[in-house]
Amino acid sequence: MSILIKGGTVVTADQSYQADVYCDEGIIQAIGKDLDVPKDCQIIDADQLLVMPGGIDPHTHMQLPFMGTVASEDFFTGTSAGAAGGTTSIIDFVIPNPQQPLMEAYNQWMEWAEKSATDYSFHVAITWWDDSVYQDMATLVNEHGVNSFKHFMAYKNAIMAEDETLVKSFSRCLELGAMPTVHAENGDLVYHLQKEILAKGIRGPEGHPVSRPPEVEGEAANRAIRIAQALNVPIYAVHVSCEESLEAITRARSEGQRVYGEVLAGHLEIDDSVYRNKDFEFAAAHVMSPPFRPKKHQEALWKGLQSGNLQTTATDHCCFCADQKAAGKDDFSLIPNGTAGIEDRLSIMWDSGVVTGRLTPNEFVAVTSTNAAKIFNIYPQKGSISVGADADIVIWDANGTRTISAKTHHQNVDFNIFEGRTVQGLAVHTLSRGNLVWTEGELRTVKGAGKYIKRPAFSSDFEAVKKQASLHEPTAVNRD
Ligand code: URQ
Ligand code: ZN
Ligand code: ZN
Repeated sequence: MSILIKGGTVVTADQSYQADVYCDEGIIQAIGKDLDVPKDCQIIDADQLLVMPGGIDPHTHMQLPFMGTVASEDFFTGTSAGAAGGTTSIIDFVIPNPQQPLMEAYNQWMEWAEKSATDYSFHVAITWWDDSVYQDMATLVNEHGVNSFKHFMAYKNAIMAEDETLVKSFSRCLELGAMPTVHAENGDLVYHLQKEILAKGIRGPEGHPVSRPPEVEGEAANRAIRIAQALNVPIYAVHVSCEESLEAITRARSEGQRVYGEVLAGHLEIDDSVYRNKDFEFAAAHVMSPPFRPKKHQEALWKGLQSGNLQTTATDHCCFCADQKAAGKDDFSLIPNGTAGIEDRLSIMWDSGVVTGRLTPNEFVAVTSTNAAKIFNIYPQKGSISVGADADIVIWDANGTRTISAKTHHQNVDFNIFEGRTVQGLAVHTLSRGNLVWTEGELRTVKGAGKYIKRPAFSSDFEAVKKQASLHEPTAVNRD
């Protein structure tokens, strides 16, 4: 079925203009005015609406086995909830257990993700090291389109990567043309502080942020950045939550080091007062790592986005319901870490970013879609409105409002960290590869319709760059 999006304003990361967009066979076929389209083409009236690249969430954990339980959101319900909010692609995480072969874990996650409603890709975590890991990284890059490897510097005695593993894996990433990414918290410090705080009898969720203060994140971020600098490899810091890690990124970038930073919609908008709420369920529902921070960090993070020192937004969508969070009723270190957000990221970023004047609509597109596509090497297939790109499109009502609630959201979790907030900016229609998956409040997602996105390795030699460039012929926009 071909679709003509008529009368809208196309908004990309670099320009805004009036044009119709014609999609067929999952691809954007033409952009312009008075387009010649088939008679049976479906027409979407986009008058007064914005036509933007569908959101890309580069950080989700659907149905993640973690801390003795499994995240409540699966790949179908999670990608469907994303579609309802205008997100059309996710980059999730394969997280092998220590000693588990990477390819075994990769195949397991690929099986779980087959039910996805929209497109998906995977970062692969390096949670241990031996020659097989070294070899499997090459297999993943060269045969499976993985171009990024995650390193948890936190979660000691579980999935934490020690410095030796960071050095070996970052070096391997450089050899393969892959991007190392890090969850930057010093896991040994967290472990020590958790024990210290519990021994003092502080066992409720209020202990969680005290065990992971900003300096614990700042130290790890700087350490990872310095290791990357010494090895001359780029690096991407996930969920940057505080001034201390932003400072490390900003310093490195100002010296020309290739460092990228991601910020979560939650960390931009929610502060650490949530952990002092007397209701255990409410406070525990906000337990994630790094924790929500004191208010001063939020303004710093917004400035990081506005200055270009942070390039992407994500959600770290990792859902646990109240009965799962209760595992930590008497010991906050046992509360499964994670919160939701995939359905609300774009509305939060529009309401707090564009409506307030912090971001232009073009910058909104950059930080919710295009920058992630460029950093992870899937632009312009994803993250663009251009002829030849996948027809992943959100048709956006810049003035519409909605009130966020767990009672009405499509996320498979019983809590919403943005509960009760009325936001301006919402998805009216969402297209995934040219199929309407969300339209005027109705989900039309199909289980298994999502496709795996291969992300090519980055290349340094010019011949390979020329070859890669030929894959993405510049696309003409036939606007008269
Ligand atoms: O650390 C992560 O990114 C995963 C395990 C989700 N949980 C969290 O608290 N961020
Ligand atoms: Zn993390
Ligand atoms: Zn995560």
